[in-house]
Amino acid sequence: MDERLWSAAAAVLAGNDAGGWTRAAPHLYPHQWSWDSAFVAVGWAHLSVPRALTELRSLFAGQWANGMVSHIVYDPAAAAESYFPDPARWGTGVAAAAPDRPTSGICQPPVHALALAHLAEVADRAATRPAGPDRTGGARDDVDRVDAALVELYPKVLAWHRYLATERDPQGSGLVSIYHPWESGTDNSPRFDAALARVEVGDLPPYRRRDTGHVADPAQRPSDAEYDRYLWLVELLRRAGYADDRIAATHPLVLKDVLFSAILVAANDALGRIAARIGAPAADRAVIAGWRDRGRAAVDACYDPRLRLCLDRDVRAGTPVRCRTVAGFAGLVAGGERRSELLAELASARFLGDARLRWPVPPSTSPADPAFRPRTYWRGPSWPVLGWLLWRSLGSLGEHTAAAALRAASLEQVSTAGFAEYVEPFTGEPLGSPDQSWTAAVTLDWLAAG
Ligand code: 9WN
Repeated sequence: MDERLWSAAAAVLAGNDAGGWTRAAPHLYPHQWSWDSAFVAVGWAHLSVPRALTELRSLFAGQWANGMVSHIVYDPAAAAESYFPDPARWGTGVAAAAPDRPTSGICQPPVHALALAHLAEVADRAATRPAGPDRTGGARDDVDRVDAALVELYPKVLAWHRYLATERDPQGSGLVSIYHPWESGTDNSPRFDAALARVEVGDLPPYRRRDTGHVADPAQRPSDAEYDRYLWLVELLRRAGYADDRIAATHPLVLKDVLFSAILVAANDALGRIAARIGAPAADRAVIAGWRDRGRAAVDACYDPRLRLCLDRDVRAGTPVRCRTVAGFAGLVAGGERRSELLAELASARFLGDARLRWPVPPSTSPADPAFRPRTYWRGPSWPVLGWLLWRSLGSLGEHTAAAALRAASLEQVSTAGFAEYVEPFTGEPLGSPDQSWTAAVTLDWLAAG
């Protein structure tokens, strides 16, 4: 165990701890982000199980009445000029389902059940490990705390998954529709280029970006043209009252997001285990298993044999989105039947086998893709948190050699580049925000797995 790296990662979480929830990053992201929080809880679990549970409880306190977990729960105490868009821009008061606390009006990938199941595993392991009487007692208390939290959070997570399986998939296709690149969590990935290019920006109220002031070089962030479209999509969602049926009928950007859908498959698998643990009704468990199996088959059907990747579907264009990004490994996350083809593609010179990579960790966009930009956000840099998701998926699939190699390379990367938000894949230069919470959190989990 690298004690120095452990302490440094723990210090990042402590530094970003806002008391019950964790800022995604100290300056750039001073609020609670949905999928960040779930990854952060995975890290907190190794420092304090109660603190990890509080993280998820506070996120779900901002859940919408329709089950949606919004992508940002705002801290009203944060300086108004620190982040844009602010709650006023979302104007979620137009939505009957919005909670009374300030949130955004969209969501992010549902990593939460994975985090909860992980917390239960961490607590169980600690309770069975031989240790001094005090620690054993504390660990048993943690198992009780986890079980109480699972009973409390299970209906909320179930409502969240139900929202995704119904409102975001009225066709029952097994694939989740997203309305905004921010919902994917991979904002300016080339996955969205064609769909965004078709968005005609209308009468957009003026705005001032805050994000570019927090990074060394604005070119690391999305472009102004992308931001205009992001804000215009927010405007249209607000005008539609955040009503899913209206949005599905009229919104210009609707994508079946293959990675989001695959994460939902893995999350339903985890939720099924949680349901069994707490003795949830058999009918619930059958529904959850149905969502999981339907989603897994649908992700498999997104596999493209020419690119050897799973592809999103652009609903408005009626076409698959043909680009080489890390989202293409969705089939590994969902645990479907394309495992050997996807593993071969992951190892190929288009991804981990590119000899120019400083470490064999997945770049967000393949260097072989024409849209690849090594310093720009989701268009090339590697994001440790996605490495963690793939690592976890490989472990679940029993691909232990590939998982061990990815863990070792990822730990070398964070030891050198620190807890950066993302990293230039060839040089290893840290980019984006320093001290990003989820990078520190997944580092703790990698170290704990050693
Ligand atoms: C918009 C917080 C979030 C992550 C996303 C990442 C970035 C926000 C932004 O930061 O997005 O949601 O302002 O760029 O793309 O995945 O959740 O870390």
